[in-house]
Amino acid sequence: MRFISSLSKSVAVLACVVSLVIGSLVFSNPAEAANYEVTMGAGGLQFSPKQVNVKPGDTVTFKNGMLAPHNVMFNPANSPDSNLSKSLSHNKLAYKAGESFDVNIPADAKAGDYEFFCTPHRGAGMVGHLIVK
Ligand SMILES: [Cu+2]
Repeated sequence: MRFISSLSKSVAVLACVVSLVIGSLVFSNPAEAANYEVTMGAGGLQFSPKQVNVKPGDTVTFKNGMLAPHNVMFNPANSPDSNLSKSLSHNKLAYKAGESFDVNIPADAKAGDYEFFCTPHRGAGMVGHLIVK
């Protein structure tokens, strides 16, 4: 009887440990990627928001608001990684209302402030900042 009781106790302890390990694997995922949306031409010729804070692995969706066409060009001269600025750029203009494209931040992206602008509206102040943390 005592043997059975101690055996069931160790089985219970083991089950408890196993469920804790599984639970921590399932629920603690700090590297989960996030998606942010930036509207191009919301309330004028501007990006909204003008600054996006991201982590490597995140995605930013740029979506047409008003006064299209818009694009997103990263300024290699004003970024911590000029090659990454070039590869993140979306030169093709979006013309249709609601049209959107994604910019994926690579897992090895260097931290810092990446400036971007819209080619047709750069002179009007359509400039933004992507901050990689
Ligand atoms: Cu624009």
